[in-house]
Amino acid sequence: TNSYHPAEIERKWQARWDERGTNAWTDEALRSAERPFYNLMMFPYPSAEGLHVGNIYAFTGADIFGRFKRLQGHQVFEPIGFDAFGIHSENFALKQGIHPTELIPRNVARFTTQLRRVGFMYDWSHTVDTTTPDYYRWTQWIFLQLYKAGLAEKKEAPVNWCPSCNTVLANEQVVGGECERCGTPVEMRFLSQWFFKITQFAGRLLENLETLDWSDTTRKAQQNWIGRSEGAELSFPIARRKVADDRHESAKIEAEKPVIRVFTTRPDTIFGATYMVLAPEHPLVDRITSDEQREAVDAYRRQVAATDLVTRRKTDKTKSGVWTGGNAVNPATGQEIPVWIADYVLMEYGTGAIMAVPGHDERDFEFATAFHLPIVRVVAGEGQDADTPLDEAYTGPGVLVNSGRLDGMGVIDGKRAATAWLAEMGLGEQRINYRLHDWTISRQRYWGPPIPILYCDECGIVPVPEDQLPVILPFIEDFKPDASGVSPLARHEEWYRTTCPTCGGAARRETDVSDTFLDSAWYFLRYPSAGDEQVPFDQEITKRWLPVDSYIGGNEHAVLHLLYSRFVTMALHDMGLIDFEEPFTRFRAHGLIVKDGGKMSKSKGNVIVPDDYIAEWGADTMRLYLMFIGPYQEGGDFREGGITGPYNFLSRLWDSVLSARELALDAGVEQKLHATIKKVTEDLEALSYNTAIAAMMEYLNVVRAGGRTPERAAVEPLVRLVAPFAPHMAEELWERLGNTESLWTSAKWPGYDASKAVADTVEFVVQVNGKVRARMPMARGIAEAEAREAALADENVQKWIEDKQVRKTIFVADRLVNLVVG
Ligand code: ANZ
Ligand code: ZN
Repeated sequence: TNSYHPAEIERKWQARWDERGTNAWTDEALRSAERPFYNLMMFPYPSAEGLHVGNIYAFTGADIFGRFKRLQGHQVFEPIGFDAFGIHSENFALKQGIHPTELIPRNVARFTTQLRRVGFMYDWSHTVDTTTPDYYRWTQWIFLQLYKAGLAEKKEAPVNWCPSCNTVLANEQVVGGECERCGTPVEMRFLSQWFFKITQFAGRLLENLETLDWSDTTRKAQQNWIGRSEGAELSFPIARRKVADDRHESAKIEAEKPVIRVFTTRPDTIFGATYMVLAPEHPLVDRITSDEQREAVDAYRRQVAATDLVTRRKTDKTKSGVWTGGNAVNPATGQEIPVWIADYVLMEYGTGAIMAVPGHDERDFEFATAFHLPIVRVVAGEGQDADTPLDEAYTGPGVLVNSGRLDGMGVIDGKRAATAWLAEMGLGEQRINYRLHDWTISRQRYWGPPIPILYCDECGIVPVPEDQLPVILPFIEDFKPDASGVSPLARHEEWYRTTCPTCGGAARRETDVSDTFLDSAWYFLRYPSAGDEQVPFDQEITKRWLPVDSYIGGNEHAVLHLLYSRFVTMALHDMGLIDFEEPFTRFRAHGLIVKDGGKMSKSKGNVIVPDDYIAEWGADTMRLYLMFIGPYQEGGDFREGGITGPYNFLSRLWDSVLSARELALDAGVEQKLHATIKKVTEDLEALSYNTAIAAMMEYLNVVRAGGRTPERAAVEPLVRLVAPFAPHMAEELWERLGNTESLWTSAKWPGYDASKAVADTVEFVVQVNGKVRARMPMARGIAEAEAREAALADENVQKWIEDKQVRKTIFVADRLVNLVVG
C-alpha cells in the first residue's frame, strides 16, 4: 500500500528486529566491540498497572540519543530492566491486596509488552529484574564486599515511627508530622540498623563532580547534599558545679572536667559565644543537668523524642528549649556560660553541640531573644562599631570587636587566628564537616533482598559465606508490616533459625532487607554481564563498556540514586574490582510532562493512557509528539489534539519519499538541506529534540513548496535524520528506497558541508499589482508561502494593499513575489 499505516509497519519491524537480533548483543560481540557506547536510562519501578506516559517520555528521549549515536557509527548497547523490589512495589501490592510475588511479575510482563510497542532499541537479551535471585544474589554479594572492606556497620539510629501502623516510615511518608497512611502523629524511635559508610567518601564524591559532564543543576544538588563546611572543632570545659552541701556527693565527680566539643564555621566569633546548646539526645546532657532542672530537661527530651525527623529538621519553626542547670567555660573569655538543650541543634550534624553566638547567627539570635540570653556584638560591619546595637543577627563581613586579642582582625584572619590560638591551648583544631550522613541500608520490610548476615551467640556477627548466596527471600503469606514493629521475616522462626557457618552453633538470620537504592546502585554494572552465573560483572566486558557514556533519568533521582551509585562504584574501585571510580560520564535529567497545563492524576481523570495513543496514531507519531511538546530537559504540556501536527508531518514525509524522483537537487533546497543536517546534528547532541523536529518540518516545507516534486536526494537524508524519532517508519522507507540491509545496521548519519549550510540570501522584488513596492533580502530557496508572508509584513506593501483582498500571488523562486489585489 502507498498510504501511511503505522500499525502495520510498526508490527512488521518490531518483529524483524527481534528475529534478526538487530538490537541484541552476543557475549562475543560485547567483548570485541571497537566503538562501544553505553546508553543508559533509569529503569522503572513496575509499581503500577502499566507504564506511565512520563516513563515513555523519559525513555524516548534516551532512545533517540542512543539511535543517533548508533547512526553516527558507535556500537550502542541500550539496556532496560526493572527496579522491582522495594517500597514502591510493596506499597502497590499492599494497596491492591495482592501478594507482591504474584503482582510484580505481572506488572513486569505488562511493562515489557508496552515497552516493546514503543520501539525502543533495547537489548532484551541483557535485561535485569532486581527481584530475581540471579540478580539479588549479587546485590547481597556487594553488601558482603562492603562489609569486608569495613564499609558496613551496625549502629543505633533514629527512625520515623508511626505508633498506629507500628511501622518505620521513610521521610517521604511523613506529611506535616503525621503518618501519610493513617494521620497519626509520627514519633522518633531508635533502632539498630545497618549503615554504609558513605561519609568516608564525602570529599572525593564532591571533588569528582568537577570532572563529570553532568547538568549544572544535578551537580549543584549533589554538592548541596554532601554539604561541605570548613571550620573548627572547639572544646568548652564544663564548669564545676558549686556544691551547696555534702549531700550532693555526685556533683563532685564533675571535677574530672569533661569538655563539650562543638563544630563551628565561625571560630572568629568565639568571644560572642554567650551560651551553649546541646542536642536533647546528646550523651552529656544527663551529666550536666542539675537536680533542680532534671524534671524540666526530661520532659523536654520526651517531647522532642515524640517529634518526627522531618519536622525536627525544619529550620523555621519557633525556638524551644530548656536550661540544663549547668554551665561551661568560654575558653576565650574565661566566663561561665549556661548550657541549654534545644531541638534546633541536631544530634547527627557536627558534634551535636554548638557554641551559640546570638549576635551573628540568626537561629541563635531568635533563641536568645526568646529566652533573654545575652547578645554581644563581636563583628562590626561598615559604619558600625563595638557599641552599635543589634536588632538582628549581623552575618556580614567586617572587623572583629569586643574580642580581646582578635580585635581589629577581619573575619577571615580571625577564623585562622582563633583556631590557632585554641589549638595552642589544646582546645581545638581545624575541621571540615559534611552534611552527608551514612547510608541506612536496613528496611523493616518484606519486599527486598535479605541482608546476608547471621548472628551467632558465640561468634557474633557472621557474614553469610559467598558460596551460600543468594539468601532467598522466602514466600510468606503475611508480608504486611504489623503491630510487632519488626520485619515480617522476624515472624518466621523456621526461616531465621539457622546454624553458624563458623562454629556450627545456633544462629539467627538478619531479618531486615536492604534498601531498594542498593539494588539500583549497581545495576548498570550487571546489564552487559546479565546472565553470567559466575560473577556479578565480567572483567573484560566491564572494562570495554564502562563507565556509562550517557545516562538519562528523572530529577527525583538526581541526588540519592546517583550518589549511592557513585559510592558503590568508588568502593568497588578501591577494592580493585573495577578500574574506574565514576560510573556515569555524562548525565542529563529530562523534564516532566503535564496534561493541559496541570498535573495528571487519576482523580482528575486526565491521565494519559499511552497505549491508546499508540493504537490510534502509531508509536512513531507518539514519540515525535512527546519530543515536540517542549525542550526535553524542561518537559512540556501534553495537549489533546496536539498529536495531529506530528502525525501530519510523518504522513507528508511518507508521501514525499514515495513520490520522490531522481531529479537534480535544486540549489535552494540543497542549501536548506545542509543547514538542516547541521542543525539537527547539533540539536540532538544537546538533547534539543523539539527544535530538531521543527527544523525537519521546516525543511520538508521547503522541499514541497508550491507542491513541487521532491528530489530523491532531498528526502533520502531526511529519512535518516528522522530515524531516531520515528525508527519504524524510517526503516520502512529505507527499505522502499531500495536498501536491502537495515537502516540500523547499514546507514550512516548524514554529513553536511558547513559552507553550504550557511543561509544564502537573495534580493526579492515585491510587487503589488505588478508595480514594485519593496525590495527585501530573503533566504535563497525560500518557499512561496513564507516569501508571501514576508512580503505582506512589509509596511510599504501593506500601504498599497490596505484592506483589499489578495486574490492571487505570482511567485518566481529566489526573485519575485507579485501580489494581485482587488
Ligand atoms: C558558631 C557560629 C557563629 C555559627 C556564627 C554560625 C554563625 P553549616 O554551614 O551548615 O555547616 N551548628 C553546628 N552543629 C550544629 C548542629 N548539630 N545543629 C544545628 N546547628 C549546628 O553550619 C555550621 C554552623 O551551624 C556552626 O557554626 C554552628 O553555628 C551550627 F556567627 O557556630 B556556628
Ligand atoms: Zn558461631
